[in-house]
Amino acid sequence: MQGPLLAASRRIRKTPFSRRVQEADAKVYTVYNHMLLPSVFESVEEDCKHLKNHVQLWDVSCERQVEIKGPDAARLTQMLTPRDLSKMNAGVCFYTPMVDETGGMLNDPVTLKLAEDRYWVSVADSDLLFWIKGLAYGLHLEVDVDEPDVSPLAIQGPKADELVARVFGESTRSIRFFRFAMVEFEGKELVLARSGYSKQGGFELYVDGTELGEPIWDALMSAGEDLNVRAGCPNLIERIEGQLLSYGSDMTRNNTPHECGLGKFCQTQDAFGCVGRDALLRVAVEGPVRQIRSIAIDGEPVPAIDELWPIIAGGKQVGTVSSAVYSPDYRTNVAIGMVRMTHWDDGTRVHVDTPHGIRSATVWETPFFNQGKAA
Ligand code: THG
Repeated sequence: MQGPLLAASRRIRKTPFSRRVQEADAKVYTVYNHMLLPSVFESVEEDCKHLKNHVQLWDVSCERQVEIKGPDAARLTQMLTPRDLSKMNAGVCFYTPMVDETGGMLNDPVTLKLAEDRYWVSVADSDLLFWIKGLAYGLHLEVDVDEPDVSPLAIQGPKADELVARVFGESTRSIRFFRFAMVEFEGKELVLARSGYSKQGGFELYVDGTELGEPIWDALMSAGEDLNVRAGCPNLIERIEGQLLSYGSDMTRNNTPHECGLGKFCQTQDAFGCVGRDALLRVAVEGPVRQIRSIAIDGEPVPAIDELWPIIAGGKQVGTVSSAVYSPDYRTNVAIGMVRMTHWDDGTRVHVDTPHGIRSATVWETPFFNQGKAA
């Protein structure tokens, strides 16, 4: 069945790499932060296999940066998140749940500290820029908040280290997980972080200036020819296996970070100034009554999911599945869902009401990736 096709317009922004991605024959796109995001090249399964064995360039320009700069930058950035930023050093990335005054999730960006008075918030799919500008204006903070012309290019897969070392130097090998260093390309200094939306390892290069997009793409592609480098994109199978969450799909403003399993990234007690601090201190006392889980759905490959599927047990709804796809490596449908505490223990058997009928399923606290049971 043919899904909706995307009508092009200026609202759906192109990226510095769009022409190269088109030449690489991107088959399917989605829209993320009002910008094109390629979502399938060959097939989800073929793309996944290649990602796990080689190295891919991902046009993730849609991970837009909100730059917060000025004397009040640290104060404003801490207002956004229950993660304690007080000991964060420049050169570090933090995965940061961001919440409103009720503790509801607004976004789950990676935050980079560039300098004492300068941060980049690398946002997921919600208009966080407006929330941050509103806070800055309403509180008369001494900051500039804007979206710079910066487009992340992810280099992901087991051969990413080799490829990046060839283009940006051997010293890049020593960049640690969620740290960044400055590298040079054609005389311009760029942020290169060891991070990315996969569990296969790799980097994200923050391409600072649209004009650099194609030269950098071409340099990486030609340096990696013998590494079997190719264009790719965040992979649905791989990210569900790793339980990497997608804002808007797996969580919304109706969820707290604790429900999302992001409690380990919250030090709410120490996050002085966080807008959601009071609300989250209250919910943290009782703990959540539903939480994100990995779910294995039995049977034939499930169809694409574009709405929540009820999780049923004992004739009652005990949760919802928000992401699901067949995994060749685990030989089952892998899924992410929100499950009530009565049924969230490891190995709990439930049913999922899919468009292809009711399926039996198993709830897992540990992501498939960490269970290491791949064939
Ligand atoms: N990279 C950058 N920006 C982003 C994303 C990214 N913005 C949008 C989106 N992705 C934000 N969501 C996530 C979700 C998960 C992770 C990063 C961003 C992630 N999580 C690791 C994990 O859960 O295993 C590690 C977290 C940690 O230990 O700190 O990487 O991908 N620039």
